[in-house]
Amino acid sequence: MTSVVSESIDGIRDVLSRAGESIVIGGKPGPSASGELIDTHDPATGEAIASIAAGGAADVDRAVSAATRALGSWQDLSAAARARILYDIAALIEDHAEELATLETLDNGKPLTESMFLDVGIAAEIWRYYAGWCTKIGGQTLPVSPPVGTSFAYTRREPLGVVGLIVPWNFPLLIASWKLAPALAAGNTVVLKPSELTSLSALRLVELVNEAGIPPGVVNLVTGYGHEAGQAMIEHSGIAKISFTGSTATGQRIVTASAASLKKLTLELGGKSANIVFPDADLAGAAEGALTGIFLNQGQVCCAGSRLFVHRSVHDEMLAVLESAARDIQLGHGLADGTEMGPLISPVQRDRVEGYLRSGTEQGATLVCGGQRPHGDLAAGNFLTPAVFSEVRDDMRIAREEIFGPVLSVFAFDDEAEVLRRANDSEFGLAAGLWTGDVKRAHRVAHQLQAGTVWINQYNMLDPAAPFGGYKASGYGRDLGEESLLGFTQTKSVWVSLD
Ligand code: TXE
Repeated sequence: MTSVVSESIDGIRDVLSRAGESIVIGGKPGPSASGELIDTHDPATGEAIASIAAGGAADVDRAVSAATRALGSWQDLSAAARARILYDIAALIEDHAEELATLETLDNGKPLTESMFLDVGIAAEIWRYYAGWCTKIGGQTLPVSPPVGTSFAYTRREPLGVVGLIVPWNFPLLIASWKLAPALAAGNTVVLKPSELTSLSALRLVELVNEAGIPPGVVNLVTGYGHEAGQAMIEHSGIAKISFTGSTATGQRIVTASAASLKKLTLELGGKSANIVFPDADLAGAAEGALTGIFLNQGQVCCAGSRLFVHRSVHDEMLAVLESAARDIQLGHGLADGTEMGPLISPVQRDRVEGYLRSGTEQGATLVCGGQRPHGDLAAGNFLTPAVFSEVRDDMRIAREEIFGPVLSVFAFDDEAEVLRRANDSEFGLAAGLWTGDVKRAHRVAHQLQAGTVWINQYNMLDPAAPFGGYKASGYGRDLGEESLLGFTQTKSVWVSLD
């Protein structure tokens, strides 16, 4: 291991040593009821870096009880007092940015600069954005129609109660923040379950949330496996809503399991996003956007632009640029200087991606570059070199299924109507991108793409104010923006007699 990596680990050794007590209930950390642990690994080396508590049904039950008891202490605070705590959490995240980013990179593998500026940087802004909302959640006065002067009605936006937040491993701190902050701003209390693969930044975040002075029990953390801790949450009758980000298969399981207690759900699931380059686009900008669109976070991004449609007149030129840029991407440990792309999250995920690489070639696509396990220093990690396929048909598995890895499929198209039809021919509808110099075409196409987010002449832009979520099998409900906040409330109509 390089010295930069071991020095960084020294800086966070304390957090790693507390990982076995990662069940935080009523403000107090502790082990799981079963005493079982889960090893968490550095995906760049395969080494175990810490062991987290493997929570189960008993821990979830205790967490829900603590969250239920804490409802009063949170909702009795004035909106301004709640806002101040959320602002303080944002400031604490920034004060601990380096520590949080190092934890994230070590646990997830992504390059440190990405962890710093994207994960930690945007997470702090999200807390600040929702802190501002605490004092702005209002209702409406309603134009009801009984005889004038006899009745008056208005609405109140009230919290749901205890909400369960289930978070994946690709942006652990960021997604935990974008679910926690609006849930808390709306007055709910929370049970948070991070992925069993990446729980360390959530543990540190919950410590900082408690340090900011949130009443004990408002935010509870249960680490553990999905089929144990996660399943216990979706079956628990004391949880009013589940907000989930993860695979479509687990999302479907959540819909079924939560039916008995009629939980409200927000589901942000998989994607197979189309990114379209028209011939009048700034091709250099489009190529750069296509590369970050697919290779950011090793391609483990739900809105990754994994299907790149390029107009036939510029297809070969674009493919050559993409191939050369992909070959130049520097793989390495996320903590090492110069690393542009890290490893995949786990050996299982790498196997899954390699399965897609094989299927692409077997079904007749051309692997232009990448898709190899590197040798030497990186051989022990879950690395794969960035891959580009051409000659891909729309009916191939690599064109239809979410790969969730650094694999780009490039398609040629001839006209706008054709590319719109092909872009929309997907069970998913999370995001899409388009590149053109024609403003009319830009909006015309954006309006017809079946996706929850469309980027014009950019890709992967994210902001606390912009709702994020999917059409079709990419889920329902929205994270971020006012819409996420409202999703953590329920509306009450209040009627008043004036007679
Ligand atoms: O996801 P899971 P996995 C996609 C991506 C990836 C595939 C599998 O295609 O290759 O999913 O990844 C918790 N009840 N995405 O297996 O299982 C689990 O512990 C309750 C896209 O890791 O969906 C974790 O906290 N919870 C995605 C979370 O669900 C359960 C991001 C996500 O894990 C559970 C991640 C259960 N029965 C993967 N089973 C995106 N939309 O960004 C698991 N979990």
